[in-house]
Amino acid sequence: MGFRQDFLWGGATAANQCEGAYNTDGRGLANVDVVPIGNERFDIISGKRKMLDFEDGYFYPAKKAIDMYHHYKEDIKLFAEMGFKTYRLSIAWTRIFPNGDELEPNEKGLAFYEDLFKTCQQYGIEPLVTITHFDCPIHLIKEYGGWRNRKMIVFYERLVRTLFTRYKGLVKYWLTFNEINMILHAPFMGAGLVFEQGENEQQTKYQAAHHELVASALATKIAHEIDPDNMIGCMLAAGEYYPLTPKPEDVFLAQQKNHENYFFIDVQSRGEYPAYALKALERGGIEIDMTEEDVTLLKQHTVDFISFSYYSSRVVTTDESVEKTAGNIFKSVKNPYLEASEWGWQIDPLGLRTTMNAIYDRYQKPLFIVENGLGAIDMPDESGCVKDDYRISYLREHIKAMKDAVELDGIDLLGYTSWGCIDLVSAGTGEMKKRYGFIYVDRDNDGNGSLKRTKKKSFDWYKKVIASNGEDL
Ligand code: P53
Repeated sequence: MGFRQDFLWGGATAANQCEGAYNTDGRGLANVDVVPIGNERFDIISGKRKMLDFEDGYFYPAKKAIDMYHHYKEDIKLFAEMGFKTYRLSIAWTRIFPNGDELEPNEKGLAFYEDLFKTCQQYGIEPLVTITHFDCPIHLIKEYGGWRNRKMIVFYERLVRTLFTRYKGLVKYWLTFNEINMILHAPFMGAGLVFEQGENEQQTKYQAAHHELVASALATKIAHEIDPDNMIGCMLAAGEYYPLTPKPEDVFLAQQKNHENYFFIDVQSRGEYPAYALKALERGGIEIDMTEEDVTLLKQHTVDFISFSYYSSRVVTTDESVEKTAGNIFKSVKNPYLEASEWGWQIDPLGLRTTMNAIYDRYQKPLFIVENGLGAIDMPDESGCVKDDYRISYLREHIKAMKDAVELDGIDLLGYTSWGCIDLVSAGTGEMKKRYGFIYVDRDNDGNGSLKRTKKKSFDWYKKVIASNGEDL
């Protein structure tokens, strides 16, 4: 019983949050490079404040991040020491196509990931590759308006064809778009969208989402053609919505909010727009430009597995006077039964099991948990070690819940990669001090620090969890 023998234990990162080297070896500029730390960040990532270049007076953490571009051998070696079976990372689109619309890829970028994958292979680590993790070449935003433009599908197709061809035999597991539903909350990160004044934002977001959904189906088609062994997954920012009370209006609202997120995965996994979405779009006066070829493509090339991130459950009510949590891109009502992290993210291990059941009931395909973890402030002690018992406890409880989902509910789970297995830049806030890792990186919010890597207490704990295939928690 318990987890399958080939269960893929590991950790996850995203290119722009760890690589740095933003202009090295021909890399082009991307949206994620020009999002600074600070008060304006949220307006920028949500497309309300336009920033398409570096501006004076701001600090851009992604420029250097933890400089994994130059440390990946050392970092992967540490992952291997923990016993990782898989490592989830993302490709920086602009390393491969610096502007996005070139016809030929940048060899130096391709060579970088090839060597990274070979390093993984050396340790028996299976790469799990996110093709786009919130990144979009700046040139494609300036020239074409990002994913609002259908031409993006062509550029994305070129990218994926290049990747599937070059890395055939090295990479088997792929995710097309990170947290595809995040386009609703952070459309600049999710789709390179910056809104013009007076623009119908909903119309633009859903049209851009449609282009991504078609691009995702096309990628699935091409991946399977190039190598039938390829496994393609979609990726959802998950976390069930709970009604605050049993008032039928609250229950109904929770269901509506869940629909809002599941819409994307419904298309990627079932192959068509669900009835509730068609009706909601119609009511909202949103018209999607959808060709017959789109419809066929979506129908014929659905994903092989469902991956998702889970940090927290969410609560909704129609009562507007109740207290909201702080610091969430997904605004949530306070759940009186839960504690929250220092950033206001409510901690709900059982919610992971609930979420897994909801997703598995809905799609009946293997699941993969590709993000989960606790963002916290870590303080090294006199010996330089971070004793992160709070992180161990968060992860232990979540792993227990996922184990129950496997053992007691019968869910087919391929693997688990905790978020930010090595400390990296926060996507939401741009901070370094919001840390998730088993490995501490000496770098602060202002960019000071030696970049030295140090094992935290959780490092040995996770090693033991993996060695016992999740029995010894
Ligand atoms: P940070 C918000 C809510 C849920 C997931 O987030 C989110 C976000 C964005 O902040 O994104 C995922 O770094 C994302 C990662 C991100 C991670 O969650 O804000 O896929 O890139 O780092 C954690 O603490």
